[in-house]
Amino acid sequence: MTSGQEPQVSEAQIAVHWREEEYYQPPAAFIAQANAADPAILQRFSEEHFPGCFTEYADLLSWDAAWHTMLDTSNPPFWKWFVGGRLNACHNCVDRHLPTSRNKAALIWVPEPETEDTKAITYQELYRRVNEFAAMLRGFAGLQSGDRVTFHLPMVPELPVSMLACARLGVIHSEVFGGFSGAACGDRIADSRSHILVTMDGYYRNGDLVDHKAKADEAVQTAGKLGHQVDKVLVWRRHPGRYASKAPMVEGRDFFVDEVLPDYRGQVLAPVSMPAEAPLFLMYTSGTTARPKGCQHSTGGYLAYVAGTSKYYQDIHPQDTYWCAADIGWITGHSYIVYGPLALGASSVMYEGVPTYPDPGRVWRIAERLGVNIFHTAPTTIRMLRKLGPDQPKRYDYHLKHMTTVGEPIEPEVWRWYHEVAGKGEAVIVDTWWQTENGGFLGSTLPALQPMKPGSCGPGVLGVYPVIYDENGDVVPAGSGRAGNICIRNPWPGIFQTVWGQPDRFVEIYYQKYCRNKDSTDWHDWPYFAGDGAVQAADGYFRILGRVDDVINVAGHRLGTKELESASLTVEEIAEAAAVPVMDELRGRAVEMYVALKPGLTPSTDIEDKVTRAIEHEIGKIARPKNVWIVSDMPKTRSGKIMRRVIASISNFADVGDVSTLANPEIVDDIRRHVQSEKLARGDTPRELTPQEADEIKAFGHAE
Ligand code: 6R9
Repeated sequence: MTSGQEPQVSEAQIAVHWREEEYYQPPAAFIAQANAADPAILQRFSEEHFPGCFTEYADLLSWDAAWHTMLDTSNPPFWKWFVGGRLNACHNCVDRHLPTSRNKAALIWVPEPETEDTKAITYQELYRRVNEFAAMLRGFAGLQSGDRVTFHLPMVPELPVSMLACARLGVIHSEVFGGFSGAACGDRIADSRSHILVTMDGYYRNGDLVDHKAKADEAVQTAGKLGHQVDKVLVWRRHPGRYASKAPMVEGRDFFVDEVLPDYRGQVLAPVSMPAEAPLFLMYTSGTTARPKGCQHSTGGYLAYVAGTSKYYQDIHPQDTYWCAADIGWITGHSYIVYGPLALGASSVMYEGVPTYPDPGRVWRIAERLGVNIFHTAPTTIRMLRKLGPDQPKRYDYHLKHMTTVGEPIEPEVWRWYHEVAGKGEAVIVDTWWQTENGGFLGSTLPALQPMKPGSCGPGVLGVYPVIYDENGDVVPAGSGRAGNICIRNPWPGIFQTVWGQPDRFVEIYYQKYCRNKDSTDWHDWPYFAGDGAVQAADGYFRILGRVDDVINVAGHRLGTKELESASLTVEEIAEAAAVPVMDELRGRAVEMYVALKPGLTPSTDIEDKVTRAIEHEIGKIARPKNVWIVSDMPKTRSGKIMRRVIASISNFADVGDVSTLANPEIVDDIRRHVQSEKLARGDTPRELTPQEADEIKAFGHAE
């Protein structure tokens, strides 16, 4: 496919490639028990009832003081929800359930080693643990409401305990995904100006007890280089009393939580009544520049939103066993393992390890053992389970009523396996499209009321009104078959409040593009730009095509090309670096790095390894590139910009399109010969791209 003079993918091209999928209807048994089974709910949340419709979500919570203003738009686009209202998130997720559900499991934790028993933590026990740790955070670490604290914790119950302890005090937590490197954690500590780091000595992953505390030392060091001091490192131990790390404890800085906590045994602290608009937590994510963005989420709006969407979209009832297999280090885990389900008083399952450890039946064994009936995961895991254990589900006696997919577009083929094999044809599937910035779902189907369509997330969720705009800001109509930028026309309670410490970036990245009048205090003038390409079918369902900025979605993790490139540039031999996506059967996309060396240096596998190690060090193993290609020069425009779409095409064995306008067109053939012959030699034989994937590659890097 040659695109002639036009290097970017045209919207009409995508349209031609579009094949409509058929609907799947929810089973009658599901409809009969669903939380949202009466279509009147769609009417209640229609645009003429906005924003008042969200009273229904807020009423799921217990408020200390009622709000006087539902939505304050006076300082756009810094929307304020439930202004004047006061509440405490921990009280809502723990204390208020005690009278009715003291002995009910709040968390059911499954350790990775099958030799260790599952642990159920009741609401009463959670209440005790949270209070004691909150007392320690206040008494020993000196934290007060409004302070930030960084966690670098794996999937252990100590993570929700730590989150809720902060929420109790009005302290803003910032959890960094456990798989991120110490350096990445240090950046985020410095950015949020946290003086306390909470970590763990080790955790199980793929059968190994990983040394995690070592990363804390690096994090503190990195923060120090950025001029920020960490005063205390609080170290939970995976096995209290037994230290799993080789990293020494630093005198006066590092403390084992299990040694300090006994001083706070039995202490109970009153939950601090917080304004609805007080920040609850920060969650860092990637974008077009190297500096990660700390998305600041509110207390009242966020909690109301995740409670409401957990009730209606996850369809959680008190008697359900709900398992979201995401990591709490990502927004999905915050909203749909911890805050949403616990606000509803549900039982939330969390699993420590790898879904295919020690074999691809593990997930289904857990489902069978615990009687899981709601299951929530990402396409990358579904692809992996499908590849490694396609017949495993039928060996286990479990029955799901509801399944979720989140994080990446799901291929209709993979969707069908999820539905027919994993779900045994008995469950509804909700494909939930949203982002770290959004707090909760934006596009999905209400499972009893709207049929499923493989590969499409569905229409906007209750009270959220999406639209697709073209580059000129004109609406791309539903059913036109054309793609464009998906935006949300209105504010909603779960939307983040700002980028921590960078309010200008908040406005610039998410609102500037389609703002109609920057002096207007009418929300209609401020559509939210999501940064995803999408197509809307005639039935109103959206199909998300992927990021339109320079972000590569690897197994549901957002990696910014700039972050990957600046990590590569920490290797002293490297002069220039460019990151591009390659199609990957399991992870959706993988990263390939192209690097050019400083003059006079000779390429070597040693330098390639250094680049890989630098990326693992700066970001984490999840970002490890599939290949590092040393090239003599990068293909560049006459103004000197690296043409990422050209090298992305080479990596994917796709047509490079028109390169005649490059400053150095002759380099393209050299790179192609080198990279493609090497790939073939390594057995990295490509499959043909689907037309949509080809379009994605052609559009890559166009955000610059
Ligand atoms: C919740 C979460 C956000 C990006 C988003 C989009 C992609 C998420 C999706 C999906 C297609 C879905 N994405 N859900 N694409 N279908 N159901 O994943 O947040 O980590 O910030 O990623 O992920 O590209 O913009 P986050």
